[in-house]
Amino acid sequence: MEQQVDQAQPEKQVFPPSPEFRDAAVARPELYEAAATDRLEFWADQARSLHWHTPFTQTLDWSDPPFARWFDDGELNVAYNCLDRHVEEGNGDRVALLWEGEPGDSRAITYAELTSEVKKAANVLTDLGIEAGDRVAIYLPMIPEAIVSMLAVARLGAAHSVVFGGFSADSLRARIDDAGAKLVITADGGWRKGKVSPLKPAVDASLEPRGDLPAQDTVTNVLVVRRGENEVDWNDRDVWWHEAMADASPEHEAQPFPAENPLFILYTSGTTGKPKGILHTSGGYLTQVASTHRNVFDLHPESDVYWCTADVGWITGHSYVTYGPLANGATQVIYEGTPDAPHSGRWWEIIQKYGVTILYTAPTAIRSFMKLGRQIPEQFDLSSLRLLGSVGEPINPEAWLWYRHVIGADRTPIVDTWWQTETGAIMISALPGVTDAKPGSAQVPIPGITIDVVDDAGTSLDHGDGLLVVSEPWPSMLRGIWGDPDRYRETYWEKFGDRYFAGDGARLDEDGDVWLLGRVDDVMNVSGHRLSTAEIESALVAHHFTAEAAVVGASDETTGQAVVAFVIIKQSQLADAEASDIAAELRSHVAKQIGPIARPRDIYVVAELPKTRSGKIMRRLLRDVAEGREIGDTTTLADTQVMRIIGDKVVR
Ligand code: 6R9
Repeated sequence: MEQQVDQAQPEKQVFPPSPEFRDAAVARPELYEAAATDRLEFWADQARSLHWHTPFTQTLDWSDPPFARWFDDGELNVAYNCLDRHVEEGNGDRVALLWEGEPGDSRAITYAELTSEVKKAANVLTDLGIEAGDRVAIYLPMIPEAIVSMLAVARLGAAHSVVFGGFSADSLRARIDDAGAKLVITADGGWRKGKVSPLKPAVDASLEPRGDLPAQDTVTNVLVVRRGENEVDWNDRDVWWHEAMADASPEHEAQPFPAENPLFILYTSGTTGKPKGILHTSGGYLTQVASTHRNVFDLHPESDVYWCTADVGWITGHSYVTYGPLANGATQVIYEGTPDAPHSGRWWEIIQKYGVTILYTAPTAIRSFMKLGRQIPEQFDLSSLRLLGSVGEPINPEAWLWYRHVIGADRTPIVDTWWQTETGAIMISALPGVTDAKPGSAQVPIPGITIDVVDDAGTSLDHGDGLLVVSEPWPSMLRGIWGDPDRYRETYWEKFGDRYFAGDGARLDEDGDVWLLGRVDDVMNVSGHRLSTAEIESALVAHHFTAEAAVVGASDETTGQAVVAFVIIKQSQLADAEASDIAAELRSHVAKQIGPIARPRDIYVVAELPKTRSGKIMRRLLRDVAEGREIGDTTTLADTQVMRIIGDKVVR
């Protein structure tokens, strides 16, 4: 359906579903009615589409808030639900993974094959001493073995902690220590931007003594997938994946585990320097990821080819690459590399090659394609696409319209899905075939989810700007922060008592649609990745040049926000610092400490930082500088001259 775009007010456009789409859609308006009539029964009903070894009789236990228990007396095996079940139902020959390596190699893996790989891997892990309740760190590129590893860990009732391959040895060490992982699964290296990027050296380094830390002492083995074929050092604790798998039996019976058995820990940035280990459990998580994956993406598993471009190192990869699609028996594309390798049409080429029907990606990617121009996607046949999704940050109406027009040929519905590592699954989104889409708005809570926009005092707003809260517990909610129940309570539940505070600002418009306004805390969103200002500040002050540092997220046309740092150099280091390229030195230091995604775009060397009388850094003023704006109100500054000094001393 061709729509006229109102250039002046693109967000005022409304795109109703086409009658054909509506007629064939998985989601029905009755879902909202069912959830409104009996919310818990609605979720119980969604849960019953999974296979339960022991059916549950209780839906929600909220007797000890904010610690929820869903389907508590039920037992299931998450991996069985993603694998064996489909084979037993006669779908073993359906392709589960259409994997595309960056250099152009590829593998198609059926459900029967994936099931047998996971059974073998479960036997390998058992031989390495992994049991229910243990934690396994996974540090892998986007190769099938990443998914096989996650499912093998889940099959045994152990919990995985996937660490994004772009994180440094230091970040990996902190995550291994916090979770007390027994095993690390890694690869020699993976392909990125046309060359092999090594991974194993970071694992080796993370286990050796580091700075003040002694040698890591919970990890007993490192299981190494061969992918990059780069040279690696070999230690006694190392085991080659292909050797262990060659000897492993393909027989393995999945045992039932309680619904609340931990499934994974995933670390995310918070407002302090220390990343939070977000804990998710089994039955409720799988229920909501499977249900949303079906309804929000209009999944027809027998005919669709689904592609979510996220890495399994992030929550989107957990919920909408591994667990949601596989629980639903979907066929999906997985791509190892970057969008521009070996050429900038790579994604569109993959869509054409596999006939992708559903594409789920991030606004930052869409904006960078917009910048390159429509002539690139126009060289490829994208006519198989029938649904587009967005996640990770607000999508501006211009990017939304470009996505629909250039990629979706003005036909495809777009779902803008709001959710978080903590929520585990999609919380706010249009339902394709049901909702009239509005560019730039995530729109409405999905059936069974209750959202409110409140003022600072917690009063619900009819419309206007406020803070986003979730007012009732939901199945895939985090069950806590690993090892830190107090921080869980303080971070999410203290502000509004019995309601979950998401940390996002939101606007409710006259139609009741939600518009996300970005984080209201010291968390930045760079290319859809969450980064903590405090974590980058502490990396900066760990460098011998730095006396003090302040970091802000400045708006950036492509990445949404960009990391901008203000640093004060120690007097004693001034001569050395000035003899080197300070900005380059500090940028690479941050990349080394945290990972390349945290590398500041700009570093400003300043003489002082603007602080309130109580010593709090006024980030608002720094953001003004970083975004090139007139500096705002400085009256609460302890030293009102500071901003002038900064303005004069900026070195970029
Ligand atoms: C899934 C994921 C969560 C934060 C969240 C919010 C932002 C995510 C969004 C969105 C506007 C959307 N966010 N989706 N903002 N519209 N559709 O991204 O999880 O990495 O934990 O980030 O991302 O600020 O609070 P996570």
